[in-house]
Amino acid sequence: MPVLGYWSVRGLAEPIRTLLAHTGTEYENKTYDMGPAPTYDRSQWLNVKPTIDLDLPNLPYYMDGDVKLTESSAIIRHLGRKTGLAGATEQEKMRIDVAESLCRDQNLGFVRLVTSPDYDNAKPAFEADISNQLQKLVILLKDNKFISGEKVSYADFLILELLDRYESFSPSALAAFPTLKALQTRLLDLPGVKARRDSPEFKKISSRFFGRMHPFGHGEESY
Ligand SMILES: N[C@@H](CCC(=O)N[C@@H](CS)C(=O)NCC(=O)O)C(=O)O
Repeated sequence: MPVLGYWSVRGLAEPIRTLLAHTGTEYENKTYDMGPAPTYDRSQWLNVKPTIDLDLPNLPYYMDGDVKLTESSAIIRHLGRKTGLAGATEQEKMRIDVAESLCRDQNLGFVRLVTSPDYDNAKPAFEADISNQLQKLVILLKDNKFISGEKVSYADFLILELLDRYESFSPSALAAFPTLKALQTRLLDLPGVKARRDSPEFKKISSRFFGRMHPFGHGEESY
């Protein structure tokens, strides 16, 4: 059975888990727990890291027979191609590439914020820029059903995670963006995605967008 390894948080792995759930792929969701403050002990993973059969050991990793992959974007692209969720036409593929790139930039913005040594002072500027960032997704989506067009693709799962993050950070973030809210609802209504969201495994980590040492998305109440 394939194995997906990651911290017991959403982070870089949740879009991959969502794709696996949507495609009904059986897999072992191998999670590593980080210890509590003040040390946030990472030994559960660090003890395994030197011995694991990966060229570039890291989290997330994905192993399925000869496939031994790290790098979250390589994993989701591989699974997208394998499951027919990577676009069929050049138009669809280009839209997926643009969406993936926008998500990468916006996720980086989040990471910069939560790792900022001056989080409280960095927060207002980040908050004020959310609308500009979301507007880019609106422009890309237009009146399409999914980000690549009529068919769901792996990029939609990257977008879903990003939209969830924004809403968790600022509950009214999507209020002025009905097309994005509708996309989020459409994705959450996909049977496999719904099943994942209703699962005890997901509920345990639903507020853990980042590691537990961060000032936002640490999900501390769920540990
Ligand atoms: N570029 C890598 C980044 C991976 C990464 O930074 N993983 C973090 C968690 S988000 C980690 O703790 N890795 C374990 C390690 O460094 O040993 C990817 O996209 O997968």
